[in-house]
Amino acid sequence: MHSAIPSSKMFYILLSIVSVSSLYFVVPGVIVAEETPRTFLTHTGLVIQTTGAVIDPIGYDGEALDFDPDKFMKEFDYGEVTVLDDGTVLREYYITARDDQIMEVSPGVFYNVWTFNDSVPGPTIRATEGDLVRIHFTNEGSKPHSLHFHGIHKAEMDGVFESIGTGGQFTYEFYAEPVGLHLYHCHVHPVEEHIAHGLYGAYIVDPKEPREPADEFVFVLNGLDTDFDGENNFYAANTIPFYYQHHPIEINANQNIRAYVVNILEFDAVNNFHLHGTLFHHYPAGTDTVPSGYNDMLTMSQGDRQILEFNYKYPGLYMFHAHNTEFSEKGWVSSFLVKENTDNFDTQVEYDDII
Ligand SMILES: [Cu+2]
Repeated sequence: MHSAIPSSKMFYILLSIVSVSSLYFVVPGVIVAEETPRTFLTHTGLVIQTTGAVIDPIGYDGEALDFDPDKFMKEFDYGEVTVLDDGTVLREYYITARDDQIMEVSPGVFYNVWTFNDSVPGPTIRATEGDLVRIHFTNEGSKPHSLHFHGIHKAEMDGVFESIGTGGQFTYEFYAEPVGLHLYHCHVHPVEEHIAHGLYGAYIVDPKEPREPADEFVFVLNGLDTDFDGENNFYAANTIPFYYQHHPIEINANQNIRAYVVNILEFDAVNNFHLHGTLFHHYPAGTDTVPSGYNDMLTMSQGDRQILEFNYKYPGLYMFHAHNTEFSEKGWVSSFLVKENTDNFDTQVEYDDII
């Protein structure tokens, strides 16, 4: 049945629509849900204002950091090398802690990051088994911090009971052992807060006889509690949510890939890693030469790390991500773009040949 609207009634309907719509331009407050800045006192004591759902740096004049996940994942700090009289290789590193910077971790979302060398994660420290590692640590932050390295070392080099105050310095020294993938982080209480804000990094000890050639990457699995409620709002591999989904990592088919994966996620008991399109051999903490399994899934608690070795048989775009759906949908989702292997044939390795 046809129901015609009288033209006079239609006129009033249109007039109403135009009138209400114009309110958006005349009185935008009618439409915008919230525009009044509100003040938050974070659990670190930092005063931050917000106009709505995201924390933004209104009135905050700290330094804004840029972070490049593409650069980070392939950047290793081998230190300054000196060979001592007894033949020992001394590697000296310089790490400075700060806690006053901000980073735009997602479009429009700014977060007060605490940094080692202006980066979250901090630099990936790399040495060879038996090297003497000397780390010159400086705290330029407003709070006490420290460096706690995983691995074998003396108690006084553990970085737990001795906090380094503002402006303080400390030199950590130990031999690089054992072979493997380890980590370091600030160990000042509340440790949860110091880790959640970004004071951590990966630490690789290479065997004296190098591992097989491979295209290598570092993935530090972390999260961001941007509203300070003790739960993560974002998850990521290397800090920036969704980064490697929007910037797929290019690798070659039939080439050995080695991923150093460290889980430092705060607030959630476990994290995981799922690889599409192929399976990996994995080495817990990288301390053994024999892989513990051949899988496409790993579950890791905080502080766990794994070295993964894999290759792709077929070119194409493949995801890797947390199989925990909440984590992947909040940013911990990445991808490899596998290309036909037209070069690098010298580094082609079949797994049966290397294990
Ligand atoms: Cu700290």
